Amino acid sequence: ENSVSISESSREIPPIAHPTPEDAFGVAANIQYHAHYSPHFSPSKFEPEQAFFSTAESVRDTLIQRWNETYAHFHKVDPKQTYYISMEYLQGRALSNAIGNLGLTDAYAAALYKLGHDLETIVEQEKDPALGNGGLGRLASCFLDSMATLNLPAWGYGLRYKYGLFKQKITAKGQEEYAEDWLEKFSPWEIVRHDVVYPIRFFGEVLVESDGKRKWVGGEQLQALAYDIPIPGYKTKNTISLRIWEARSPPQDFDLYAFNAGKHINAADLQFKAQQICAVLYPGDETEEGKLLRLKQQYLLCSASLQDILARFKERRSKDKPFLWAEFSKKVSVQMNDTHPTLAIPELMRLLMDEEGLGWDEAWTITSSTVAYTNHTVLPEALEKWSQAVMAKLLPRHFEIIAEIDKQFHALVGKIRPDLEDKLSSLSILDSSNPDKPVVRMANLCVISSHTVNGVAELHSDILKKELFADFNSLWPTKFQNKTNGVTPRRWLRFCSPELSTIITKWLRTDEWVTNLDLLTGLRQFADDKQLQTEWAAAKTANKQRFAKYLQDVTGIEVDSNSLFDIQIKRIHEYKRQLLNILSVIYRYKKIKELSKGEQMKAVPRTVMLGGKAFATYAQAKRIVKLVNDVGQVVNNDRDVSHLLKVIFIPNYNVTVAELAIPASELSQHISTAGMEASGTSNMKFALNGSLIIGTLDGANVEIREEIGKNNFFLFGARAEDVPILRKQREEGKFVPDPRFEEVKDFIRSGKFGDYDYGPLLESLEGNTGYGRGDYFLVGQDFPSYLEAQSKVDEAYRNQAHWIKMSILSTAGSGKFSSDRTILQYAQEIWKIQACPVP
Ligand code: GPQ
Repeated sequence: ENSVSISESSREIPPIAHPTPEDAFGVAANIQYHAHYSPHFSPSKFEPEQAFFSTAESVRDTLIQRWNETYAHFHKVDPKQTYYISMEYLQGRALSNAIGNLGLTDAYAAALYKLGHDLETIVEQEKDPALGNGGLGRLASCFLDSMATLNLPAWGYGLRYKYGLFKQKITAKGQEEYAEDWLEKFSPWEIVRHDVVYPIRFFGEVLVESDGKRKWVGGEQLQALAYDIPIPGYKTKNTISLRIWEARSPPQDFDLYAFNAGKHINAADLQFKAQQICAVLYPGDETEEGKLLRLKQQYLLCSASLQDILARFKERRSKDKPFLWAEFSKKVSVQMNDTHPTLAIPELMRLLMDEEGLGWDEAWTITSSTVAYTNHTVLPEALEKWSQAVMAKLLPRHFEIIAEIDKQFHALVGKIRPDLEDKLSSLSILDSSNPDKPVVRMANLCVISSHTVNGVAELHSDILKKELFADFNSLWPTKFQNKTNGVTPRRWLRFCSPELSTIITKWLRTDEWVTNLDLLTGLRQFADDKQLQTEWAAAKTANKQRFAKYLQDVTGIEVDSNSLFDIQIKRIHEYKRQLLNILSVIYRYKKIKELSKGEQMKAVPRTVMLGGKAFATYAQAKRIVKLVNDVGQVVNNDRDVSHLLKVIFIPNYNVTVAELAIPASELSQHISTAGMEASGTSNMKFALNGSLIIGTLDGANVEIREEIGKNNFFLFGARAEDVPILRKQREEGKFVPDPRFEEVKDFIRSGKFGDYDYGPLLESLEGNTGYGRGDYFLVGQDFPSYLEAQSKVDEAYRNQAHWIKMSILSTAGSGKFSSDRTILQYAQEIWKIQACPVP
């Protein structure tokens, strides 16, 4: 039966019987097999690191099998598919997640035990592939987990950066950045596809042929090579792919003649240029890096992905299924994660017209019914704009297409909405108002070309419709939607807090909540139950102790696990207001010092933890990091206070650190200036883990508060609609600062926290006008209400039973914030795709 006869049709790999991974014996044998026959180290070694690679490879066997079955099935059924294009992913560790999703955690733990290792240590060997900056990248990774789990026919596309997000070290100078090469010892998860290679062109020129057809020729010609990272769904066979592209020079392009003539650098010129493209992840965290290289990256991602999408579309239409291009958008949906992959639009137009021979109108109908755009920010500095000159030089054909889209848009407005003609200067794609620096507005290109535009939380989507894209909304009111973000309950509760998960499953009498998070509401009826409260508190304490141990290991600081664990972790940004947090900590410190011994007895001990990376050249953010560390130095070493207050900067915050910190948190801070945080997603993870939120009415906080009940949320601060008024009042000199705010600033100025120059940081809170000046982020404005909310936190924490009840209600009300819900809404309301489970 298994014998293979040599014939044309047998040139496929014959199937093999896999050892059943469900039994620990089979798993152990498989790990041993890889230790022997997939060597990456000297054969005598089987230390945790070697064991990790062998274990990962053994898991990969299962993933590859499922991956193949999934795509064979998709190929057969030929459903409409979604392609999620993102410049960033923050996958976190894959081993624990994969065996968790496969239901093999126990089998692997037992197998490793047989081999003399423990699973936890092995899991900790894995490096975080940090191919993203912050929330946007992590959202993309949560989405992949949900797409796989919901059996959706979907792919993720990204780039294979060599150096991901930098490693942060804290020294006496503050934050220092170090390169993080996640591929140093190769990644066991990627599968290189030597047969999936596409040509990529830069520069060159556009020729007009006799029939008017245009052809892009010359310039630099590189290739994009595919690597697939399998993404297993939870309790399903479906395993989808994150396909990441690497740039390389065409193999024949190594100039042997130049090499032999001793010109080694010339010989490898194109190879070097290609390597540059995928060398680093650009800091896209809401800052704009006007780098040619970043535009090259964006184009490589879009071009390779679309060529791949078109190839698959054609491949699935064989002789018996003749294909019509008009069917394309019934089979393909492309989601652009913010404006970074906007070049997908002109690239799809180019491929359809120049490569496939379609006319403009047909290509436009197909493109505009295929692509959709998600906006993730309203911060003006993060709305991408590219120099027209740079774009025209690097991508001459695309620039032509973009200009034509703009021209046709102007004509359309003239025809159907002449009343909007005087708004065209702000609506158009090409903005030449500054003759020295004409730019392409990527967001406008996205809105004009997409069939759907969505924001990421209700408040944010409202701001898009009423402010940022108000005129577009009046032109195309049905184009705009909201898709409130979500997080995967697998990584962010089931796996990162097994203790709490076990309790939830016990009280709900089912573990179905892992894929149907709304079931968590079932906990509400037990919120007053003393037994549940006791178990809940014990699980939180265990998580606190685990994190305290981690903190002691990385910072050397001893943390009291009985203190209130108060955590703010996210990128350091002025609008996120870590400064507000630390100023209030300074105030707390001063007040504790003024207390009598008797009064001190009644105070609530707190450990305030902040973590996050500051973009390397964002000076103000780095000053904030420095201040937090300096305050920690003073407070933690002040024996009068340190039993009541500790301040810890959590170094090198990443997905893995988040998985430890979030389950341990009792209070978490989401305190951005209202209207500025599009959604936030860590707020959802904290609430899900029973951490209470102190926060403003911003982003998804608004919806979280609605779901978990306003009594379980510590609200403070100005509302989004009042922010412009308050800024104006400030400009007019009408703002009267709270004396406590002045007191804290004076205390910093006194040199209490060292001789570092905090002048520029404090000055940002003074003066009258401008972005980043004149207290643009309203720290002084919100300071008094923030202090009051903090007092309410202390008050509430004194009543532990009630606090635990609120914690339970927080988890119970978090069901809405599952990325399964979000993805299902995208699937139904934007992508129009259906589940395609592998039988
Ligand atoms: N976000 Cl535009 C990023 O992390 N990076 C970016 O470049 C942009 C947005 C965040 C945004 O600030 C958060 O409020 C969102 O929760 C997150 O995207 C996901 O939507």
